[in-house]
Amino acid sequence: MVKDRWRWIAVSLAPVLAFTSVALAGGYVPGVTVTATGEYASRPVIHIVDGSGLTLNLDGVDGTHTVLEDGKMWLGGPPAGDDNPEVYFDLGQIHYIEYMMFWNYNGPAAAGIGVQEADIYYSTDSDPGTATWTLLTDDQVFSPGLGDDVTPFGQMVPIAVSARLIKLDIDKGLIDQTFPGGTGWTGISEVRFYDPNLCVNPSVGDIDKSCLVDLVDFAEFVADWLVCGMDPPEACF
Ligand SMILES: [Ca+2]
Ligand SMILES: [Ca+2]
Ligand SMILES: [Ca+2]
Repeated sequence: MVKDRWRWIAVSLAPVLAFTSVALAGGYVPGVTVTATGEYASRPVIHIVDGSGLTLNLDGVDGTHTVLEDGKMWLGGPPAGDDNPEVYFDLGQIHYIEYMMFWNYNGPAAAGIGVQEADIYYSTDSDPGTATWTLLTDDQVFSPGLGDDVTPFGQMVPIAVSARLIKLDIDKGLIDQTFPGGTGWTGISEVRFYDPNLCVNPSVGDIDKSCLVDLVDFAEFVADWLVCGMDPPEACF
């Protein structure tokens, strides 16, 4: 009630307070979670969304990735290798994704183990197990990793849809490896999803983190004016 009254006052003051400031918008979606149909014990799929081994350029877009595999990359399988696994990304909420930045497998055998081709699906549902999927791109081709840790090699893959879930249905790895355990293998170093509307740097006054300091924030601020939680209450004033 009190907040509603302050919001009304704030809106009434709009002509006086009609100035705003905009913080930087656009960036990679944080907190993405991921699952896959299989993973090699020391190279679980979490390592393609946790920033492991990735060093972004100063512009925060492309970057390098280590050539270390254990604890830094995902390898499909096991026990036998798998060169057509599925990978499910959950963005936590619906985002408009302009593109996916993709760093292919980058170990010493990068040119053989990486993803060669995958179908990309998306969904606005929240559970990969029951989601209704829409095919976005059939047979997306991926560039091999470089097998070095000094050259940025992110591949910008167009997405341009609003989605919560993204699925990579990998058709095949770059080459069928004769790795211990048998058949083909494939893997990925890192993946990021770019939302051009994401508020990555809200300013201190942007209470609702909308990337815009406006009357909504002002109303929240004044509604808490002189609210004090100290104990004893007399210590407040
Ligand atoms: Ca990684
Ligand atoms: Ca296909
Ligand atoms: Ca705001």
